[in-house]
Amino acid sequence: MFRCGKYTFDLHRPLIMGVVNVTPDSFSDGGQFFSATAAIEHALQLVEEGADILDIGGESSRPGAAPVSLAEELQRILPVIEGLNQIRVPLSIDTYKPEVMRAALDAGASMVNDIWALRQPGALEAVAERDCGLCLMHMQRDPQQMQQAPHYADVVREVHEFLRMRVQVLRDHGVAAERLVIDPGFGFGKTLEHNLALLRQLELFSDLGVPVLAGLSRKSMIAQLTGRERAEQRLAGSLSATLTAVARGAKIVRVHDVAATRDALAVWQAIEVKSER
Ligand code: YH5
Repeated sequence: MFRCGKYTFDLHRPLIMGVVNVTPDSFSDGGQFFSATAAIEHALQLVEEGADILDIGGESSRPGAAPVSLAEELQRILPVIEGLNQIRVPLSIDTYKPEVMRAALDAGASMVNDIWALRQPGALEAVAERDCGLCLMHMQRDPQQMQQAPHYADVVREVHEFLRMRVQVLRDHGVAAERLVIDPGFGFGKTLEHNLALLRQLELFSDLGVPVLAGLSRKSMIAQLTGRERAEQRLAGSLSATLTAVARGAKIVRVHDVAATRDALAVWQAIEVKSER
């Protein structure tokens, strides 16, 4: 069971979280207005394609990406959340800033997806007494430095232990297990070998008693394995990785290509029976 805000999912089939990036429109002077409009259009498209959750991000979490100011992040995401107030799926906000969490939840978001797993000062307090869903992700170091020689003695054990401790901290703050999701954080302070080890042994993470989310879509590990330079050429590789994650217990997949993922999961689900239809 996964609860976020007014939504409840029984997880009898894997859920698709569609990625909505709110990035400034460099082509026009319309600025905030046009980037919000484009993001809202994109979000509606993803719901039409079958997204179960939308993940809205105003700051790029890609390796080495420049941080965005609090004011800028709020200006990017709030018009998008407000513009989507009639949508029939939960909105997740991809942020690590407590002020953004509060403002997004007040504006109608139902979930917080935090690459820092609520380790930034004030983040736990911003969400503990709300009813939002929470995604706790593992990351080694920070987005600026994480891909500079990532190192682990035992990546699967260390990521598992980190997520176990974060779930415990949230439970100690009074957060119901039904609100939590864990994520090994593919590509966040990990080499290709680390990512492959985590995916290979993803099943081990299900013992923490909360759903596992996997974000593999278009990531550089897909590029490394296929030689596909451009992100839009990574669909087949992404589907393969995403389906593998689901076969190894992932209950939520974070993807850019919702329609294709929906089809791949429909075929997988039919083979697995699990009596849908
Ligand atoms: C995730 O895994 N990822 S943002 C680099 C790419 C392509 C895509 C080099 N937020 C996750 O999607 N939140 C991001 O090509 C996330 N889990 C959760 N929970 C990075 C991203 C990407 C990076």
